[in-house]
Amino acid sequence: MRLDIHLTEADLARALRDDARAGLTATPKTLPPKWFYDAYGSELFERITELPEYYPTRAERAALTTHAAEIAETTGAKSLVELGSGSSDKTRLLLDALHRHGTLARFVPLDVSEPALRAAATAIDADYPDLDVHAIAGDFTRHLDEIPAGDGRLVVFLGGTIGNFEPAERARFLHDLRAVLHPGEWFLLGTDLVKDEATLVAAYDDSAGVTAEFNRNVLRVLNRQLGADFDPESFAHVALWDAKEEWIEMRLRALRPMRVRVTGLDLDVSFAEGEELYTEISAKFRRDGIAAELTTAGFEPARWWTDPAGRFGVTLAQAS
Ligand code: AVJ
Repeated sequence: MRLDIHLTEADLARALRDDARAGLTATPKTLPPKWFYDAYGSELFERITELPEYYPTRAERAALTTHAAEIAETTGAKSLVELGSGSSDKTRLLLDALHRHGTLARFVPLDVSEPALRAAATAIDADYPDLDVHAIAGDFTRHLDEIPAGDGRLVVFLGGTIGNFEPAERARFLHDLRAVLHPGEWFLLGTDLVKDEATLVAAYDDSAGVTAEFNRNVLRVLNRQLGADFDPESFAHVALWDAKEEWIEMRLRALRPMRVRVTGLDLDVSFAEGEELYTEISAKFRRDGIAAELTTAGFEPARWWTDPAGRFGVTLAQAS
């Protein structure tokens, strides 16, 4: 197994500082969702995926379980590249299918979290002895160039993570990904789909409060990493559906006026009572919109699947 590190602790620390300074001095205040995922945040996200209200993970797994063999046959991929691989849990469905198909030689997981990446890559390396595992600690908005060269690559971006981008960032990401692929190579994209508001809001505001804890965790990350003194319990979890943008928004609402010291940035931040800090968007998609965005970026959508209930979509596209 090989592990290339393109993001060191120092790079991550600098990026967090830059994001926190920019976001906490903006109006409205914002923090990017990638800072949820320290060890505790990653564990909370794994718990979210098991909540009764959080259907996307189960729905995507259902679609992949049913169609993995067809994905293997259609692509005949030699390399499987996974962006934002996390635990690489659902990826095993694809690894198994491609392995059975007989074409797969290499697995390339790419993730910002080096501990999660190391754990997932080590486990897969042990479970698939004849697979060449080449892990990349990197950011999929900056390090697509580091994907090993070759042909017969299938890049997968699962879980609906593409929904964390705003539309302009999404277009840039798809364009950048297309630029590193050769014509004929493949892209498998998982997207959560637009559905009734009650189902969507419940998925981001569960009754056990795990998502609220996940949302407040970004404040704990700032407390630890930047010496801030946020009181996470003084912020309420907010999840709302923006019907015009067709995305879920998560925010943290200050329950009282607060002044927060961020020692590591030499910054004082004031919150008015009721002021909201924007922490995540999770865009929901429609089949036609996904196909149009992929086409604009230089991909040809080839296949489309959903889970039986039609809650989550998986698109297989080919670089044209
Ligand atoms: C990991 C980005 C796909 O947007 O549904 C889950 C993150 N946020 N609950 C999502 C998340 C709140 C998740 N993604």
